[in-house]
Amino acid sequence: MRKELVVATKNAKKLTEIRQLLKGLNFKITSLADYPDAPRIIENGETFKENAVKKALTISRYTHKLTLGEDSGLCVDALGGKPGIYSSRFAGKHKSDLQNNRKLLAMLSPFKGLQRKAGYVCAVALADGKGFLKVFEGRCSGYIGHKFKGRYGFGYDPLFIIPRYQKTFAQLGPSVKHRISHRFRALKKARHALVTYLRKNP
Ligand code: ITT
Repeated sequence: MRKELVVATKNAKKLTEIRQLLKGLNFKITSLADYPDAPRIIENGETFKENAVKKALTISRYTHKLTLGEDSGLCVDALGGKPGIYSSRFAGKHKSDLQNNRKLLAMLSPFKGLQRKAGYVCAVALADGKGFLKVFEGRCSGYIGHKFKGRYGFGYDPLFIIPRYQKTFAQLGPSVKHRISHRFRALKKARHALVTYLRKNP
C-alpha cells in the first residue's frame, strides 16, 4: 500500500500545483478536504517558514500521518514586502483573488517600471506523528504589471510578470510556471527529503 502524504491546505488550486509538482513520488496525496474535522490552523507566525511549520505540525498531530505544510505569498518591494504572509487575505478575510489583485493594483498605481519589483516566496514544512522534520524555502522574482493578463494559475498570477518572458504566470501556464516557480523550488528540496523518508519508513 502506498504511504499517505497529507497536504495541510484548503486551497484547491495550490493543492493541484503541489500534486503536479510531486508527480512520480510514491505517495497517496490527500488534503484537508479528506479531513473535514481537522483542527483549525492558527497562522500567527511571523514568517512563511513559521506558518508552514504550524500547518504541518497541527495536522500531523491530528492525523498521525506524514504531513506537508505550505505557506506562500507575494512580497512587493515598493510596499515594504507586503502583502507577504497576508497575501491570501490582503483585501480582507474571505475576499477573492480578484479583490486582492485590485487592491494591489490600486496601491501600486504611483509606481512605474523597476519600482514594481516583487517576489513570490514558498515555504514547505514536513512533519510526521512524531514531530517536526524539516522546512524548505523557494523564491521567484518578477514584477507587477498594470493589467490582468492570462487565464492560468491562481492568486496574483495574472499580474505577476516574469522578466525573461515579459509575460505573466497566468499567460505562461503550468509548463513554464512549474519549471521556475517559488513552489517548484521549495518542493524540489522537499522531494529529496520525501524520498529519504520513504526509504527509511517503507
Ligand atoms: P492554505 O492556508 O489553506 O494553504 P491559503 O490560500 O490561505 O490556503 P496561504 O496562507 O499560503 O494559503 O496564502 C497563499 C496566497 O499567496 C494565495 O492565496 C495567493 O494569494 C498567493 N500565492 C501564493 N502562491 C501563489 C502562486 O503560485 N500564484 C499566485 N498567487 C500565489
